Amino acid sequence: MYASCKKWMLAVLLCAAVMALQACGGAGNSSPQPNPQPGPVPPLTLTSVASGFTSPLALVQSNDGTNRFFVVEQRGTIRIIQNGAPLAANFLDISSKVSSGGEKGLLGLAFHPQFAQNRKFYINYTRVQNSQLQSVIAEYLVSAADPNQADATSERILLVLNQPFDNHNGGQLAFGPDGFLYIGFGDGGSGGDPMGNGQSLSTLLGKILRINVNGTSGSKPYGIPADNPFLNGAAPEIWAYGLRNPWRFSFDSTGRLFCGDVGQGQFEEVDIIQKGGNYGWNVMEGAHCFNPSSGCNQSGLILPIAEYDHSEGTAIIGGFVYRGTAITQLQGSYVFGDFTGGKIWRLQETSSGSWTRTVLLTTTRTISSFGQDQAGELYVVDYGAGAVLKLTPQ
Ligand SMILES: [Ca+2]
Repeated sequence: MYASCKKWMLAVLLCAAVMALQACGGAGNSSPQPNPQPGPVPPLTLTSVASGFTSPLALVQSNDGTNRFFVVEQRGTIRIIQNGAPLAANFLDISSKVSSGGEKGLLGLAFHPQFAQNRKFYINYTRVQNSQLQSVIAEYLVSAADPNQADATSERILLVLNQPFDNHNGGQLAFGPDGFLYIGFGDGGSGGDPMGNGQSLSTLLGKILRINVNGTSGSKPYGIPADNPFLNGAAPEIWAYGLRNPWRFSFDSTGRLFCGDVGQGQFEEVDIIQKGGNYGWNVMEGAHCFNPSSGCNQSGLILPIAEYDHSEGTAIIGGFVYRGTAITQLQGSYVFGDFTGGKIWRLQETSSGSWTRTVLLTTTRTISSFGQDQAGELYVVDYGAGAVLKLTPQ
């Protein structure tokens, strides 16, 4: 089991090299404020919140004042943590339509910005149809009668993308401060991006996309925002490219979009995603030439704000900028981790555009995601243990 999930995570990271943490232009490139530079962080620990989950991959809150957490399980189920305890019943069970295992499964969840009013949420999962592996982005509704129960018959499929290989399926969904839905897809898989998807503007693979779930565009059941960067290209959904496997990304309250992009064989990276940005894959892995292995043309490529090599971990798990109050010294730092290494780091902007990475905590956890509550406190999802934990002072 552990070997299997380790292998999976490795694949995810490799795939997810796509999703570097990036400040996104989604908010109109609002000028980021340099963060305060408080002193060293006191010793931290992970405090148990809830357990008993099966291969959890994500922890999302519905931002509706209920303080519920939604735990995404890889097989195709979502469970709720309410008042500190997991509810017995599934919120959603679509396991019968999900192809799960390895880097496949129910991979991402995001709630509509007006969820409290319209009951809409969005998921990212893999399925097989006519022997073809596909990624699906779909909209669902919560039952009008029971806020802890999704309506499994309400599915409205927005987007289907064929996956050429089993791995590097991305999986993240997040709404930006602009109200648009951002979607992470990996390069399609195998190794080294043999199809060149990362650098191609004619495929959605190896990209972060931006769509309007409230509109339509021609025959598409979603709108293309008028200020997307490649409207005249073959794939107007593209927001940023050159990503390997952007497994997890998040928007900070400043509007910046931070992404952990899982690397190939050597380097994991954090990117701040900007409108139209090219994050380098597969010309570069992190800040290093990949194809060719030396002397690559770096013009126009955006380098990561941080990277680490595989002596420290092999699959980056993007997290969040800490905006809580329990660990004041951590405010304004980007917190992220690694699936296979179990480490949790902070990335501190010591001056505008200059980032310093330090270890916050070394764990034996198989970190698959971070979560953030409405107060800005951070949580860790342990894939192997099926647990949700909170990052707290010791
Ligand atoms: Ca890159």
